[in-house]
Amino acid sequence: MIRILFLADTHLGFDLPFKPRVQRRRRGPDFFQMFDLALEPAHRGEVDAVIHGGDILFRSKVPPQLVQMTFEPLQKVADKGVSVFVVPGNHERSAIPFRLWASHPNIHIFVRPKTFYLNVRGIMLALAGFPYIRDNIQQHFPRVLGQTGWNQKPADTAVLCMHHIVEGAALQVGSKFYVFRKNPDIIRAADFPPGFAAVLSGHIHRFQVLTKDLNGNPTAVPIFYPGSTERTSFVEKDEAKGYLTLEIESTGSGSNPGGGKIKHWQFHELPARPMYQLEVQAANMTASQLESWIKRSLEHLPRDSVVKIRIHGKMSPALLNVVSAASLRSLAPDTMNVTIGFVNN
Ligand SMILES: [Mn+2]
Repeated sequence: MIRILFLADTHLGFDLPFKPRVQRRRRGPDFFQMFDLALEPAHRGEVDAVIHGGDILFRSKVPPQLVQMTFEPLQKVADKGVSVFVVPGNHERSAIPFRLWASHPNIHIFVRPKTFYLNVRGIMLALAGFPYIRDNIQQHFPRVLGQTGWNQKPADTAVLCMHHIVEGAALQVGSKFYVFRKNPDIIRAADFPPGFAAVLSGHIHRFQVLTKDLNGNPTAVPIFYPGSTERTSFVEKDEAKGYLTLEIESTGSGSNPGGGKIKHWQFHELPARPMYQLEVQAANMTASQLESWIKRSLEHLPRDSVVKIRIHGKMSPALLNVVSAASLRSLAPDTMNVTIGFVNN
């Protein structure tokens, strides 16, 4: 039995200015807190490997201090003897000094398509993976998969680690359910060969497990998305945030990969900040009416909420003044993050 902790899309560095001009609550520390919480099972010795499915960082150009802050939690896990595997996502590429990180004997990075082998209590796990590919993954996937060499050496079981959309994956935007279909950016479900116990992928921020293709037929391999560990946009306001643990059972006999299946998996929810989107028709309000509406509305929300107020209608200078950043800070509890969106109609 091999135990894996799989997390992705931590987006560290989000809202974390190192020289802030204004003192207010930032969301940056929340992202680091969720990262630390997600790694706790590894610190407790409950898993054999940690896999990060990409987008560790929130963008590709970041200060060295942030890279160091990001590395430390992974290093602590690796220092305890837990192997760490990282898929470079669309937000890293050149940002991370991968060679420096990979100099740690227990940290392994898929800087190019390749396969790492991990012997866990006598069971050989092949971890194949490749970094995010910008251009037409639909066309390139079969070749890139071959380049990993995933089936070149004997192993008892194998997983594929990546940072891409697979057809059939879905997002819920408002009341609408959006399903990813055929597109150059999307991997065809039929292109996954049997032989993997699981595909572990980052990129989609909504937790989901795909076991069926677009026609409703079972996929050769279950595809796991843990989703992001904190909410990065209001599209994610109703999504549970967390990470996955998976137990892989070897059923093979040490020949080419082909044995092994997921015996058990679990989604662990993290205490991500609650998010609310409020709507207000402000055109016929006075400044003081809008001010008290905002105050009253925020009073009813959890004090640590992340809030977006969408304002409909034409705004007079007096109304605009009420929703200035400084004014909002005086109206909202300082534990909240409040932003404004203007809806032109
Ligand atoms: Mn992401």
